[in-house]
Order: sequence, then C-alpha cells, then structure tokens
Amino acid sequence: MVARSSEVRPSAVRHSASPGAGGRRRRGAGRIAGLGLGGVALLVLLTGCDVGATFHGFGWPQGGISAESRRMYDLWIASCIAALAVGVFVWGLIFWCVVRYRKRGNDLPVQTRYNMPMEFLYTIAPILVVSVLFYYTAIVQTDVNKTTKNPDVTVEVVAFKWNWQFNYRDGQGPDANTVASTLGTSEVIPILVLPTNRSIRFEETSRDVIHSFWVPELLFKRDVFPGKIRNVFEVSSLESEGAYVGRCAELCGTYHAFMNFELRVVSPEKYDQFLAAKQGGKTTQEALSAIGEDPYAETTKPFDTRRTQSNFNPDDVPAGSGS
Ligand SMILES: [Cu+2]
Repeated sequence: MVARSSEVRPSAVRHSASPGAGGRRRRGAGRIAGLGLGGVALLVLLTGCDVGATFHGFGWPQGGISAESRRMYDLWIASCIAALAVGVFVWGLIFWCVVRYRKRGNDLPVQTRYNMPMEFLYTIAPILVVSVLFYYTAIVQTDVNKTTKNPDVTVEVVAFKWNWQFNYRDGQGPDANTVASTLGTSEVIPILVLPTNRSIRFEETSRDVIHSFWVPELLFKRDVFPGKIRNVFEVSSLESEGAYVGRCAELCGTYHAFMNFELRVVSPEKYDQFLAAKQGGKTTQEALSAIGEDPYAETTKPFDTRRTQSNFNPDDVPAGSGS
C-alpha cells in the first residue's frame, strides 16, 4: 500500500536506491546552484557597468541630471541584480527538483530530509537579503535627503492654483529676502533658471492646497504644502545643461494638469548674468534673451483652459467659434 502521510520513512527504505545516492544528489544540487550563480555572474560580466542601460534601467527612468538621481538609480539597479540573482537561484532549484524528483513509481519521496538546513536557509537568507537592501537604502536615502548650511543657490518654489512662482532668495528659511522672481501665467509657462555645478536648495510652499513639485530628470518628487510647512530638499549639483519639463504631481483641482513649468539649466556664468538682468528690472523673457537662451519654454506650452467659454464640456465647441 502506498504511504500517503508525510512521515519520515525508515532509513532502510530511504537509502534503497543505492548507497551513494545521497552524495550524488548533493553534488547535483551543488552543480545546479553553481550554474545559477555562474549564470548571473556571467550576465553581469557580459553587460559590465552598463547593466542598467542594457535592461532599460529595469523600469527606472534613465537620464537623471543630478548626483542624487544617479545614486538612487544605482541603488535600484543593484537591487534588481540582487533580486535576479536570488530569482535565478530559486528558479534553478525549482526546475532541478521538478526534473530530479519527477514521479518514478508509487512511492512518495521522503518528505522531511534535510529539513533543518532548509529551514535554516530560508530563515537566514531572506533576513540577510533584507538587511543588505535596508542598509544600502538607508545610506542612499539619508544621502539624498541631506541639507547643508550654505547652499550656493536657494530658490523658493511657490505653488498655487494653478501655476508656479519661483523666488530667488538671498538666504534660507521664510525670513530670507527674494532678490528676483518668476511668475507663471495662463499665457506664459514659468521658467526656473538654475546653474550647473552649484548646490541648490529648493524651499517649497503653497498658497492654497497641496501640490507636488516634480521634474522627472531630478528623479525627485516633493509635495508642496500650504501653511507654515516648508518642504526643503537639495541637489548637490545639476550636471547637464538643457530644458526639462516640470509638472505638478498632486491632483490639486480642475486645472491641475495645466500646472507645467520648465527647468532651464544653464552655465554658472549665464545664471549670474540672468540673475543680474532680473535684478536690473528685466522680465524673465528679456533676461533669458539677454543670455542667449530661448525666452519661452521649449518642453511644454500653455494649455487652452477655455475658461471664458462657460461650457462644462471642453469638446462642446460653441457655434461660430471655428474649430
Ligand atoms: Cu498642483
């Protein structure tokens, strides 16, 4: 009669195959594990330092422009490689078990052999994996969240329904003074001009509801709160000049989707000239033209809110107004 319980069978039955079967199985398991780990090592070696680019960042946005964004990206890539290594090892064990212990007769295989080392492994291994991930996450998180006493540039980000104001400040905190300002309107996208190779502090405040300041290339999204709370973060340097779209990432009302802005990263020299021009009374567009930059946003454009039409359906074009 076939045994249906999971009790341990007598050792005489357990070793009925042949005297050296246990040793061969152990060697087989070792070979499979070695193959799995070797495969992962080979994968990493073949793709070299470009493992992130090869696998399209494992879903993480590529093209970060700050040191902080690179650190977060590297953490993500390393975590994915660790997850893949564990995955390949486990998949290897599963397939090995499926093949090695496929049904050969009516006898159930021994159910509790090696249970102690197995239980030890699947208790200790996850604790080790989580500990390592936690350690590196804590390091990177602390690093990207740290603020300094004297950043090179401090900009106050003011959000309101449904646009942005960027105030260049002469110090930190709510008591500092604004030396120049850029205000977005329904017709003109606000442009936040910032320099490369300088540390920048963002101090966020809202005039009404909670918004969220998000430039995808900074890989940083921070809520902007009303009241006395100033959400503050810093980037140690911006590394690539260019124009980058910025958005509100918190559903803040009817025209939330229209709250776009542009981050324009320029050289430190151009930034100084821009700020001097603003302080000299020029508009943001005039100051941008003065430093040889496009005066209007390149990455986004103002949306037509159709606020004057008093219609509740944007697709419902009033008669006689054209297309
Ligand atoms: Cu908003």
